Amino acid sequence: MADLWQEAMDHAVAVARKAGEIVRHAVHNDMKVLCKSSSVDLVTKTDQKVEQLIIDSVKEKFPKHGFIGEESVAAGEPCVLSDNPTWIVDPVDGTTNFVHGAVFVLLFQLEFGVVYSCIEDKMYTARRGKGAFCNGDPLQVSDQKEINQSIIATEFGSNRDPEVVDVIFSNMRKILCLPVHGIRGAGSAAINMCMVASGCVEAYYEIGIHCWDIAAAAVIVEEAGGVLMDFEGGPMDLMSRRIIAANNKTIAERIVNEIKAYPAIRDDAPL
Ligand code: LIP
Repeated sequence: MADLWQEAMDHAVAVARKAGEIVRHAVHNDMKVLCKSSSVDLVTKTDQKVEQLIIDSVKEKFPKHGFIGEESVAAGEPCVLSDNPTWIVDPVDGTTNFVHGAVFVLLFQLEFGVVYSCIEDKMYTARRGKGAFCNGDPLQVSDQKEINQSIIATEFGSNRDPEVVDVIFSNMRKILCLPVHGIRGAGSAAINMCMVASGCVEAYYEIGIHCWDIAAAAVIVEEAGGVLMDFEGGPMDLMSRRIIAANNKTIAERIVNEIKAYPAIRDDAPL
């Protein structure tokens, strides 16, 4: 019997490679940078072109599948999961890195995750119940249980409201003073989460991200043996704009005890 999920995942890998070529080409040529919600929330013509490429190619192959795409939502499309399989697509995760010269591409479908770090040519893949891989090699989270022997990844995001910035710094201060070995940030939620899956860092947390920043890598983290948690300790809610991804429950709960969230509008809030 045909394995439709495998077919969809193979398609995602193929289209990610094509998208990677476009992104790599753009890095070495002029890129047109536009602003979205603010002067630090960036989008490029490449983000839009890559998202269209992905949507067109998936629609052709799987006409009944739904989409949530970062740039389509920015253009007014609803951000809701349909009853049909839904692809959650971030064409370039880490757009600010891209504008400054380093790039990542990310794709997702609810049953599997594909994150392509195209400059490094690292293809991260995972399918529910079948493990997580980078370029075909299995991924496994770190077995560290002591927070003070851990490295934590986080980001500043694109919200520059002084009260929000205060919460971000206060959270970082608390985590640093535990103390932890260090705080890192790759400039891409997806890559931070792939670092958790690879065992390079023990955990990643962020407030203000969107479902398309984390959806693909969420499957990759879980399939590498990690856990996803909400800031209040329950299961992660994909639409809640906050996430803790960790190597195990002990580290995730330790982070829950230290950090607080700020009010964020949900991704699926009515327009
Ligand atoms: C970005 C994230 C990054 C986060 C930014 C932004 P984009 O995604 O991956 O980690 O801090 O707020 O959401 O906008 O480059 O796709």
